[in-house]
Amino acid sequence: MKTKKIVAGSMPEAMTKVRHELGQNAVILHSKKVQTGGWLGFFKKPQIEVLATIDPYPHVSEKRTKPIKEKPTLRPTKGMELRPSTAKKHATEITWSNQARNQLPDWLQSVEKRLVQNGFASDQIDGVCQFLLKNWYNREKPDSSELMDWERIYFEGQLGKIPHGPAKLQHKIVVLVGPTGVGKTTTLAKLAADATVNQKQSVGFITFDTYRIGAIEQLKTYGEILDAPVMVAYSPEDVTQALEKLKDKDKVFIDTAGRNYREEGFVEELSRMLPDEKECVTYLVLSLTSKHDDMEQIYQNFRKIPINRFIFTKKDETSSYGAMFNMVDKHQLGVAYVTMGQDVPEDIVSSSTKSITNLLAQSRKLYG
Ligand SMILES: Nc1nc2c(ncn2[C@@H]2O[C@H](COP(=O)(O)OP(=O)(O)OP(=O)(O)O)[C@@H](O)[C@H]2O)c(=O)[nH]1
Ligand SMILES: [Mg+2]
Repeated sequence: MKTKKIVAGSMPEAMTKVRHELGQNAVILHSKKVQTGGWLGFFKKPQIEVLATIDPYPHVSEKRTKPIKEKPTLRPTKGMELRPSTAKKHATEITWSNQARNQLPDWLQSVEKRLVQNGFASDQIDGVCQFLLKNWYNREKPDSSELMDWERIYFEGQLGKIPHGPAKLQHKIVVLVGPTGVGKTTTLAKLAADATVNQKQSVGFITFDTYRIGAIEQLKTYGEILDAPVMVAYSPEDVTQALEKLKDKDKVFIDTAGRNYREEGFVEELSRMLPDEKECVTYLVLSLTSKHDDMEQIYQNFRKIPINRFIFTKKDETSSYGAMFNMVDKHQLGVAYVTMGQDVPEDIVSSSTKSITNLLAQSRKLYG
């Protein structure tokens, strides 16, 4: 990309110089006030410094009658919500309007490509790229370790506003909901094992999973290992009775059935079974191997149930974590835990801004 840095006494003067150097199709990428000249720090002159490039897709004259197909821009795509917390506010000074993607510097194009491959949403990709471009402009040294640091800063800025890790620890009842086969029961066993072994708590299980053959046995096996009672609930009344029986336990873990939650009736049935939201903490379990659109669909289908945090499973089966980031940022819902294998209890870690940022930085290893 042909870029030019120009310093002038005023913006009109800078624009004249830019047009003279780069022609009529020049666009300003960035501008800032600078102090130049002077002696021993005195008598410095305030000036305008602009970074400009040539617009490869200049505005078409109004005389043209045929509709012009819009060239790719770094704007968010339709359907993607752009909240004030997201990228845009980081780079308000940069004008992207006619800045086609393929005219970005090579290093930025490869960052963008990698983010696309890792499943990041387009508004987030815009945010990262604008943030990097702005840093690059200010520092002018985009080596790979610096780029990685800048990306970390960006992700930390986005994720740091959302609480992560186990939610409301004072809650006695922990409920896991989610689609079929994401690892709800295995994760529940990991959490119960941690409570028993590391926190020396007494635990009990309730399962609503009366649909899948072997589901109750699966939980009973964990119950036996942990010396914890397992209650089976077929109705909301059963849940009340089971909770009464387990009232002396420090923690009660509720396992729910993996069913096709695209069918609204299943979610309604499930929400009728759950204890009052004030009494429990509910995690929506999603597999990191799912695509963003699928995760979003699942999230929307579970909206009837108040969700406190996400749990992301199967980190060991993928290296793309963009979809996780999209979900967390879009819904401003934190990550309680990430699981990374089938072994109970060890393959689980509680999350923090730092651990998730590190995970996102790891995405680059696959494509970087
Ligand atoms: N690789 C990997 N496998 C996992 C992880 N967590 C669970 N699994 C495996 O995923 C499979 C399904 O796990 P379950 O715990 O039965 O999943 P579920 O969500 O309870 O399934 P349903 O009750 O049928 O909806 C099992 O083979 C688990 O061992 C993980 O973090 N990584
Ligand atoms: Mg299960």
